[in-house]
Amino acid sequence: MTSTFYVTTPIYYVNDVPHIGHAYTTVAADVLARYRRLRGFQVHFLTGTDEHGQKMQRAAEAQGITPLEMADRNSASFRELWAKMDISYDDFIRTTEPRHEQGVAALFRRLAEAGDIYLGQYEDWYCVPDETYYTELQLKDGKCPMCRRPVEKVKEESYFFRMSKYQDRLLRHLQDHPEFLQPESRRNEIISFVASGLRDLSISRISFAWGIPAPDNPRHVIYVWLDALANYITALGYPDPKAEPFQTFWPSAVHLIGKDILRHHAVYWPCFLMSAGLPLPKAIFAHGWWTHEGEKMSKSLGNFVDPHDVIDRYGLDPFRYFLLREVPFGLDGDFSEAALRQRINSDLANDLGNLLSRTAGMVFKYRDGIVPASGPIEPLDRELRELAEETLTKVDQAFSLFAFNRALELTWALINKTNKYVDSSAPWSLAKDPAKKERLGTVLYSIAESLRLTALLIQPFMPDAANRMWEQLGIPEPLERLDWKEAGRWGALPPGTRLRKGPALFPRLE
Ligand code: ME8
Repeated sequence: MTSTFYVTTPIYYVNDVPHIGHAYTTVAADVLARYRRLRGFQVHFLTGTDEHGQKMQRAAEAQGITPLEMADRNSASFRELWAKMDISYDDFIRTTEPRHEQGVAALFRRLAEAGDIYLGQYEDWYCVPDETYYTELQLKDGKCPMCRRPVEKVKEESYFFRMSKYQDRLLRHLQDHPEFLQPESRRNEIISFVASGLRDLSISRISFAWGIPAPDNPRHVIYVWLDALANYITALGYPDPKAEPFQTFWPSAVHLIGKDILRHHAVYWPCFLMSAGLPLPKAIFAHGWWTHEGEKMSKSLGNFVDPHDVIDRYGLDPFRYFLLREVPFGLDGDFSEAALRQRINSDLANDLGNLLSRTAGMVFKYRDGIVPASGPIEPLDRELRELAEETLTKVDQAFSLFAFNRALELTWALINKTNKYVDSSAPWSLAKDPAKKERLGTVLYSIAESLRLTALLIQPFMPDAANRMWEQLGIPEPLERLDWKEAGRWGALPPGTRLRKGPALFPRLE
């Protein structure tokens, strides 16, 4: 039976165009999706846009257009960026689509049938930029504790969701399933939040109209976070109980999010699901935040990193690589051009690019471009092979821990070992001695084989570079369609493979 894997990104607000933060979560999800596909999983990768709510209504008013016009425009700009970034999503959901609106209304009904919705009066604070309710006590210096922007007093009739009812069940789930919420620090944060007591949650508003109407009482629009979170199941066909994608994929769901939206995903969402009688996602991973040259990115500073600009100047693969290599997933990090250039020149051009061109150069010079067969193995060769095999195993473990930077560190340890192997085995001296012909064959084969496995390992991160390596290595079947059981082992490169000359994998920056 094939294992399934369902990975999601947050659905992004359409009041503005995408920036590096959006690109980050989406690339991480893409890397997971690609890795699982490579390993033979049946994968479903969902992203999309979050288009309702007060913030969207106000942003559209400020731009003098309708919320839907704004959503159409900016949802398209997300899609354009994902195309440019080679994001391999299987589905893109917009919360203004009928399939979603119907699903949300059905979910709302389901919560009501469970006896978990009642009508009341909300009187407290609201942060419009975060679309989040806060109590007086939660505010910091009278401002939003999350984004530090001004909050507004809201006093209006509202439907409430009995979140308090699920407090104990949620706490138990968090305690019993360490993988449910990662990293550990975030899990602890949410455990203490839940343990301190959950209040019922306002789940509708009446003071604006841009949202999904509450069933049976269209004066109310459904709270935008209930609307948005539901995308993860409406996209799979909820509420149709027989929807095939829902049955197949929901049990394996992994939500990647930024730490800013932890509470919504780790508290509200599981409570809604429990009320609806649905299983909880398998894992939620909250990553850290990027700053730019040491500063928080904000509209007022106008210092958002524009992914288009970085890609146009440095290329897509280096950008994808940098995002996941520079900072451990889960921690905050800083984007700086100097750091990006450094990674390009040292890791990509020097370590990896040079290894490929050196190898190809030697195979052409000594064997007319044809990968020789390996002869008897010496300790030096065995060491390289063992490291390669160990790397495949350890990278797999790193992936199951969302440790992207670790997966890349391990891969680079193999690249560096291969570079050292070239130096120690000195093919150029072997080539001078006709008696060492077989030995030279073993060495060249080992280097080429190590590079082939390296191409597999980098494929999820840098699909284009991996394909170019693959082509230069002369392997006919496309990398994306290989069978891991066959290809993911040392020795799968057939001797006699004819390398192809190609341009430098990563040219050095001056
Ligand atoms: O919150 N560094 O949408 P959003 C890293 N619509 N990641 C960042 C970042 C930064 N500086 N800034 C943003 C929403 N992100 C809701 C989500 S989901 C049901 C609804 C990333 O457009 C990060 O993943 O504000 C964060 O969670 C997401 O963008 C927020 O995107």
